[in-house]
Amino acid sequence: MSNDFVPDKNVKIYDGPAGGWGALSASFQILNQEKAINAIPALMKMNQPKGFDCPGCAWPEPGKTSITEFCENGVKAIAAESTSKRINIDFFESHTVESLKCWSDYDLEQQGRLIEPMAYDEATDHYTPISWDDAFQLIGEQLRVLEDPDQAVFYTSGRTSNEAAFLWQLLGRTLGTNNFPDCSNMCHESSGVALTESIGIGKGTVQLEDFEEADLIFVIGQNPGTNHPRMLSVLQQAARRGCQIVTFNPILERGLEKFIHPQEALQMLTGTSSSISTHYFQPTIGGDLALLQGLIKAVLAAEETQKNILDKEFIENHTSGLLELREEIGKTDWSVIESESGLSRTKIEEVASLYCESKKVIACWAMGLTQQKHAVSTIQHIVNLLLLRGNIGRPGAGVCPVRGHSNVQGDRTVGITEHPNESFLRNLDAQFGISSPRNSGFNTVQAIQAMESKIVKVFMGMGGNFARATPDSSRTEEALAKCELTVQVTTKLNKTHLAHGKKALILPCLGRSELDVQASGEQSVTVEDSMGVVHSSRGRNQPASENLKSEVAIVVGMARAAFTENQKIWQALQDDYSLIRKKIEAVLPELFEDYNEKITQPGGFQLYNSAAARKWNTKTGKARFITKPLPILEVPAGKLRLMTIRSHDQYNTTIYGLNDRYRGIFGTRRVILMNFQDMASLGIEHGQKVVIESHMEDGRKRQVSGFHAVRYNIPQGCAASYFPETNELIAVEYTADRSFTPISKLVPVTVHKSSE
Ligand SMILES: Nc1nc2c(c(=O)[nH]1)N[C@H]1C(S)=C(S)[C@@H](COP(=O)(O)OP(=O)(O)OC[C@H]3O[C@@H](n4cnc5c(=O)[nH]c(N)nc54)[C@H](O)[C@@H]3O)O[C@H]1N2
Ligand SMILES: Nc1nc2c(c(=O)[nH]1)N[C@H]1C(S)=C(S)[C@@H](COP(=O)(O)OP(=O)(O)OC[C@H]3O[C@@H](n4cnc5c(=O)[nH]c(N)nc54)[C@H](O)[C@@H]3O)O[C@H]1N2
Ligand SMILES: [Mo]
Repeated sequence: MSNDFVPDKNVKIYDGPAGGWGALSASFQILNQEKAINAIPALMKMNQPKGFDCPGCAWPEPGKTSITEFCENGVKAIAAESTSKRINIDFFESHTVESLKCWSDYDLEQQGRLIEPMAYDEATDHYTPISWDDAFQLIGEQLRVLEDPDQAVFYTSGRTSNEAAFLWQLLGRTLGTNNFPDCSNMCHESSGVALTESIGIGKGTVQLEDFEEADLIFVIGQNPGTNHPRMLSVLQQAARRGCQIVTFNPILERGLEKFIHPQEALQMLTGTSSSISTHYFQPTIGGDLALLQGLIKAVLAAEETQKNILDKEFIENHTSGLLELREEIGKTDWSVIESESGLSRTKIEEVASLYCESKKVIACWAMGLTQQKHAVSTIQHIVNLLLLRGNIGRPGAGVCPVRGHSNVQGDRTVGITEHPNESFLRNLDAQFGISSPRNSGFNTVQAIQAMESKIVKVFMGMGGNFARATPDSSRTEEALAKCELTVQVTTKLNKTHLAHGKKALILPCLGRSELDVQASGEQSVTVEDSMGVVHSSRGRNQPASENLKSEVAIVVGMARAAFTENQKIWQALQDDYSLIRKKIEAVLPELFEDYNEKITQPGGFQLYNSAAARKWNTKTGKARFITKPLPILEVPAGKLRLMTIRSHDQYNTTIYGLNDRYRGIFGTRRVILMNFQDMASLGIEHGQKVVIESHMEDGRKRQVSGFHAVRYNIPQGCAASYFPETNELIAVEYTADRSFTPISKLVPVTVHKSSE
């Protein structure tokens, strides 16, 4: 990547809509770049009843699918998987691991698909080919010699299917550990913790159909134009029929302003875009808890005068804790709400009136809320706000945490969790004749700390890019390097594979778009979308290499090498995935009754959601108003609040390209978006080269250099930069209260002119 930065070339104001011809042309560009000839027939099968699920985001497919049901970023995901580029042995022969460590995420991604298992050779510092059998034996031996099963961790990234994830947790629990750190620890964990306490289930309560009825939709801390582009067409439909769309985001995300649906011919031809947000507010980073408390305060005040605002019957029959909420909110002054949220009382009251006038309200949110210190409480205040007017558990209304990875929610449902519940373990033990451990396992942050202190000796990764997705990049890489063995099941090469243990394996697997044939024939897998709909997914493309194995087959290979018991059962599960689904049904009968039959229905089936049915599995047996005093976020003078966000050309740590079209950034990722007044007071010019330094409690020096400052419409005191380049700045210990999610959206930093 060139280090030259020319403001006029690298930054251009983008004032077009999201979607439109730009999206179409970017889609063709990526297909061309990847020479992904397989991708076009694959796209026709994507998100279709007999096709495969988009490996991009978890936004659901509509019941009535159109001929094409994909977006620009879905095309990028599928082009990346169906690329014709391959990593051959000569690649590893010509590069030592040490030399690859200085390659960028983008350059590694550009090498294409991995096509055979590789083992690290300490003597030469090269990865060299290994047979599948030898790889499995190595894993089996290493797992068997552990003094304690808790010396192993099993990481999962949310692309993994229900079938593979279920076997993955079975492998870990048969060994005897609950160490299942998961990408959701860094993602929607705060939503899970908050919702479980408040409404008795850690998932959203709405369906796609509810968006057709709502008259107000909140979009808070989310950038769907890039990360859930298919959500924009749903918002567009809602806006067209007069639904209010209220957005809270520190920056003006183009997709939340204007959109042209690339699959609507008339809009494309006439260039008529639709407005998405009817109201757009730019709070300060981390200001959402204050603004939600402000909204609640204004709604309670309206009730005082108008008496018909609250849904009294619902509150009486279905909720607990309103008195405490009223008391707590009464103590918070408007002046504090204003200074903490960065929004005026007038604006907050304006939204509160809209809310009071609306009969059916949905609240959507994503990482802008979950990756904050007070994320759990903030999300509980969304619930509080909705409960006041009975907006949970009825058509057109509810909570909608918009999930990230395409099966991150399903992985959790089938047992990927460090805190499994007793009934799950009891059923699992009965089905497989094992004794699962009952202690809690390590989450992602604890897993890093445990590797660092050599408590954990084996890291097993089912997908993902652990070293880049987690905070404190250098420290995490060092922690991984302390392991005796690191194993990565993956489709492509990434930096985590270079942060290897003493022994290390890279095991290449089939992607979701590829044919999976086992002893009983072609297999399907299943996934659960963000709204709890489970459906099947069957790849059609020829695999990138004959030597790939499915994730299921890889887990079975490991299990058969590690354990003497249940050999036949493991093999049978690999031979026919419907048997895995039968086992899932037996372990979770209340959710998966008739699993194999139900997934034959086009569109799949809806999992039971207690809160949507107004059954509250909480401590009080009711939906709970939960509050706490408004914390004052102290960011010392001179320090900025840095949010680490995604560009339009990346999928988490997978970097497809160097542009962020909708934000007007081109050809580089090493930028920091800043407010002009902050730039002026720091004497930093637009385009100036800068060093970003963070300030964490442990006092350790953390900085990243070679960045350029870009003048941007962002509130004073706030700044934005891309993840994963800035993960170096975030201490492993800097986590959200109670969910332990790294606080990736409010990193206190100082920005200095670079001396280079
Ligand atoms: N193409 C593509 N699709 C993806 C992904 C991807 O990387 N690329 N990633 C997937 C995954 S795993 C996930 S979790 C989702 C992520 O989807 P998003 O949550 O949309 O992703 P982020 O880029 O982290 O964006 C967070 C948004 O929150 C805003 N924000 C930051 N701080 C605050 C705050 O304090 N308050 C408010 N109100 N807003 C704030 C930012 O300006 C930004 O618009 O997308 C999924 N889909
Ligand atoms: N600073 C900061 N850090 C963050 C975030 C942030 O907003 N800011 N967001 C966080 C969030 S929301 C998340 S979800 C995590 C993401 O954390 P991860 O899930 O660990 O990371 P990904 O980048 O999604 O993983 C990409 C890798 O998955 C592998 N892969 C792709 N497809 C497949 C497949 O089909 N099978 C297998 N086995 N492997 C596959 C490839 O090797 C690819 O390199 O990052 C978190 N980290
Ligand atoms: Mo995520």
